[in-house]
Amino acid sequence: IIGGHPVEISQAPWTVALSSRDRFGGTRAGQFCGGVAVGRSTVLTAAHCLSESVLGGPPERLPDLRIIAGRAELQSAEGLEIPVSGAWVNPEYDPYTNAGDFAVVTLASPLPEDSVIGLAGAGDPAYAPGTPAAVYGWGDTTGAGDYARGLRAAPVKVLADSVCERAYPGSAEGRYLSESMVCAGEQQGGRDACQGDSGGPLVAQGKLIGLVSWGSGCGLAGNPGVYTRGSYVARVLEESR
Ligand code: 4AZ
Repeated sequence: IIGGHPVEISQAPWTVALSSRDRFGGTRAGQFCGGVAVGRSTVLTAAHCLSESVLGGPPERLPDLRIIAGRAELQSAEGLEIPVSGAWVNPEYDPYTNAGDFAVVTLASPLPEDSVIGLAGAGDPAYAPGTPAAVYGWGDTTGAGDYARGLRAAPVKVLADSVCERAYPGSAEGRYLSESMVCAGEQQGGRDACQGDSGGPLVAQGKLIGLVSWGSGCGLAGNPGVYTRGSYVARVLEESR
């Protein structure tokens, strides 16, 4: 998180860390991505967090894949570590454009009831450009590999699709496709998600509107963050039931 501040887990109890043995040594409790609880046993994350291209192996080869919930400081013993019992990568995910970048992980035991957030559906007013939002994570705080040990959040604004369409017309990183993506950041840069925040929540008006997905650099003016659109996730999940 670039341009953010520390937050207590009670302020964002639906934010979880995805963790696997041997990732980032001992200091980060294995944290490698963010996630967000949308059901007591259902956590959303980015598809690219679990995909072969990123981790060098399919999810079943991630040793001791688990989520850490109810904990802001990764090194503390607070909260719960819950093993992941299943993972479902969105079949529509396209690693070349980054379209449809989400996955569902199922937990071996349920989270407390009050650690769940609802997905904003299509047409929710929270998607209106200019809406204040916040992004949460344990990722890079500078763009130079300075990963946070405590959960941080940055305020960002929902931006019009046209802003990201212009910023990313077909860049090396991907292409902005408004159906499955939502654009957020600050015109002048300085506040953004970064490496290690992927899969974590973008929240506005008390609802989940996005998952950290991609962008060019971190916090650069003219390069907003691109998030997997919450209403797209809701639609795909509905259709796959
Ligand atoms: C990443 O590499 C990443 N500035 C995530 C978000 C952003 C950039 C990179 C957005 O996971």
